[in-house]
Amino acid sequence: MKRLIYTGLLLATLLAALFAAGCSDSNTNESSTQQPRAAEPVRLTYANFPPAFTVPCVQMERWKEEVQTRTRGAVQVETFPGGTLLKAKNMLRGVMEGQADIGCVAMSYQPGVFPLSTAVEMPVGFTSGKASSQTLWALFEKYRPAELEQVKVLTMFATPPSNIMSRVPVQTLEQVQGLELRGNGASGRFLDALGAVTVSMPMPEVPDALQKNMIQGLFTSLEVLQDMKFAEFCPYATIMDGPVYIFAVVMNQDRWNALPQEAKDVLDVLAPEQAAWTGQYWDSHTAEAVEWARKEHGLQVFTLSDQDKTHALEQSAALVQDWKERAVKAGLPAEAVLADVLAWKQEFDQ
Ligand code: DTR
Repeated sequence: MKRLIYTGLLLATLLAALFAAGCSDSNTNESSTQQPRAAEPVRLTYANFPPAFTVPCVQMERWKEEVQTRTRGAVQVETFPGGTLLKAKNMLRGVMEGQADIGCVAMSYQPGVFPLSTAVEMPVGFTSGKASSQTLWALFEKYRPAELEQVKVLTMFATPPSNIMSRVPVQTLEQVQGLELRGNGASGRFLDALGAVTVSMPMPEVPDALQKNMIQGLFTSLEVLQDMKFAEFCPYATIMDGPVYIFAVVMNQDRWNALPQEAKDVLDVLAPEQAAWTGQYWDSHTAEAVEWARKEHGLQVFTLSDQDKTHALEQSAALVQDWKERAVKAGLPAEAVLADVLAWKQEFDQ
């Protein structure tokens, strides 16, 4: 009987030992068949200044989705609209100092900083955001200007032409005289040349200025009638096909240098595509916004006569001369740059 118990115990011990060895083998097998651990994704912060529903932020979200899809998650982007990470005026400095990895720079908010890029803001008669955006990107690619050499430029884009939105009807150049309108950069100087009284401020400050009657309207692309709800204050619009506003999306150079090469390749391929996409989106969204404002707020749209449009270009010719002088002072081939802008406008504004 005792012998039987001993044999049973020995057998049980042997079985337990075999089972334990089998488990460790399967663990070994598991460990030898486990996929190598995927590298941690690169996480980038992207700062933007206007509210989330405006075009500069809509394009930011599109860029984020494209980057995360095309890098298969190797690059993750966290977006900060509405000035929650960096405000408009310290966007470029903030990215250079690493407060944000990426930032959307409204170049007209920093007068004198971008002598080459502002060639696209000249009153040359762009009729679309597609053409102005593709021209701006082509200009950057050709000249790689010193004004942007301290950052990595991820894309650039520009608005459709600036037009007047106002509390009062403006049907002629005569009615622009003395009108207090918000306008920045070259668009602001264009208004001044026409006799308006221009007030300059970043877009996020415009709603308050309109509500407090500090301005009688503004001069920019018309999609803000809907996106910034300016149709509630401005029942009139005047088509002038004025200058455009330009933007650059820039990345901290050290953060760019640290990216894996395959991620850099994805972002470089995306750059011109994002410029064209944003310009086209801006055009289509502006048309929708004008229709919405007509339907929901009874917007009345006037168009400046061809004679007045010609007068406006004559009265603003000094802007181009002023840009040329500043460009030459910055060591740029001013005439060649302007000739390029006009040629690309012709090519892209089909
Ligand atoms: N008005 C110019 C450019 C611009 C046009 N639409 C938007 C929307 C959000 C920010 C800027 C703009 C400007 O103030 O920069």
